[in-house]
Amino acid sequence: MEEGRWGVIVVDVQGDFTTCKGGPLAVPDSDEEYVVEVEKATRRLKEGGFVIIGTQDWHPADHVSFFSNHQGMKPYETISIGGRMQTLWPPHCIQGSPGADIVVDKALFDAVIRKGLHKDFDSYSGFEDDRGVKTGLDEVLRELGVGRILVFGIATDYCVRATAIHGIDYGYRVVVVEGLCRGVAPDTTEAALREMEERGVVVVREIKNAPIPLEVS
Ligand code: VGL
Ligand code: ZN
Repeated sequence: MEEGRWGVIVVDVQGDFTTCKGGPLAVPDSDEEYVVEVEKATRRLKEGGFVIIGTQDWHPADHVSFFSNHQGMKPYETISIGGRMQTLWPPHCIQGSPGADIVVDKALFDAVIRKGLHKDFDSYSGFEDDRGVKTGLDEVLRELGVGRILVFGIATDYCVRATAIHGIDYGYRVVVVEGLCRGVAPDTTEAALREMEERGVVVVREIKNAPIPLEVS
């Protein structure tokens, strides 16, 4: 499979995660300029023949990851649920809300994969949720003959990290473009980049440094 076509996974570039839309979980430096840069890069890759897939965090209002659904808890605290550690976030990406919208041109996507739909399970990974139920991303990539993926988006230390590592586990060749990612916090972002590399992900600063068959400046 590693010899298949190239695909791109644009992870969770949604209003609630960006400063340009004033999102409740806006990650640092996710301004208009960032979104435009992601959109430009994605368009370029699409024109270069890459399959483009978006992931979309898509939670019900009573989702387990929202601090407000746990009495006495505050945002960014962690609790143990069902033997798993769950970070508690401000409510975000509620199904059908404006903030859940993907903020790059959706016409660029061959498919959008939604995740985190079950109220009791989070899903940082675009491939499967915390109970191991698949989202359909792997099937879509296989159907399209994709064996190598370029991954970027939000957040480096959560959904990009989980998606890239699962990409390796599922047998893909995975390249993460660091400059097109934004993280929640510097220390966890740095740790995530190192962990991804340890797991076999190729981390590059810009697309032009990526080992891909395309002239992109
Ligand atoms: C994400 C926190 C909560 C992400 C999603 O897209 O990285 N982070 N839900
Ligand atoms: Zn979420």
